[in-house]
Amino acid sequence: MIIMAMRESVFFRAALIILMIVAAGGCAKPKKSAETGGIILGFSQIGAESAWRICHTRSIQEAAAAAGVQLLFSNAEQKQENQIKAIRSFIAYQVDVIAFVPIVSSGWDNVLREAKDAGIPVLITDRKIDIQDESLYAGYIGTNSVQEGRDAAEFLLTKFQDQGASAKNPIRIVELSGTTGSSAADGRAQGFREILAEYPEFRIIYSESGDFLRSKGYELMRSILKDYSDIDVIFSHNDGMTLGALDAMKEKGLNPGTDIVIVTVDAEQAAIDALKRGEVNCVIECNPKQGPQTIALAKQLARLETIPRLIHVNETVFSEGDDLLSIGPRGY
Ligand code: GYE
Repeated sequence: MIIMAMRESVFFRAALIILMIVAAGGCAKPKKSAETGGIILGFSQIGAESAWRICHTRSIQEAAAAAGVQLLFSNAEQKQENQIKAIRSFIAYQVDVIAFVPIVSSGWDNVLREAKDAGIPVLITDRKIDIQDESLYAGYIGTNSVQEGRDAAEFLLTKFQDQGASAKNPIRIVELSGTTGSSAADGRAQGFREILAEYPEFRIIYSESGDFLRSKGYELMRSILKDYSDIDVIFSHNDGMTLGALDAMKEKGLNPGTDIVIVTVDAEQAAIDALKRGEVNCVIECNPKQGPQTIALAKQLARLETIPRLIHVNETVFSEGDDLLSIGPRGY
């Protein structure tokens, strides 16, 4: 579903007609934006699965409007095939630049080859891709998921080593992982395991995907609590799943943050609030406010400039030992 995020205008209506002709297989070839002035950016977003994603979308749309970039925005509703269709429609429409969040890391080679053959530069955002020919995209801007996983593990080392001899052994960890095959989930899992590999007392006893969804985090945790009674840590790949898991733990009479150590990723407001209530012990920030940098890179590509191959957005860690009152509003 292509949502035109352009100002109401004659151009908007004309572009809509052209897009419908193109989408219907017509051969309308609109004037390149270079002749009409503004840059046209085709953006394929994966959906609206979390507060983080909604903020990421808002950041892209607001930055495009502020920069005078005309945005063709597509919401793939969590389906890779919808992203591929959207990218193909951007190619047919002859946008100046294509940017997208790859919902999963693989399966992009053919459509990116088509974009390259059409002379349209591609910017990968938020999540990463695995691809044979690295020349098929111009660069990446987004989160460093491997480092987020490392940060989560480092917090646990500090948390449990502070307990000295009284620390349990083994320390039994349950992992709620994100969307299977996504770089966000794979990276967090990789970084987490990389650090803990040196400490055999930390043992991941169960891991399952909750697809970054609050509802699945709740269902997963309810089921896990039926099978496991001695869990020491929950490492959850995003706050949405964590919030669902907290609901399930409380239903069971548990005190999350006390009975079970909770480490979560994103740093949406609800997770920071849970940190302040002592229901979560560590929140790894994953920064969704990538719009201004993304749009600036898209404009450079539209001017046929070279951009950096890899840009990781700035991120931090919030934990129970911090001055929690100093944490400002998160905006998502
Ligand atoms: O952690 C999660 C969203 O791709 C880094 O996707 C993003 C992840 C984020 O659904 O909340």
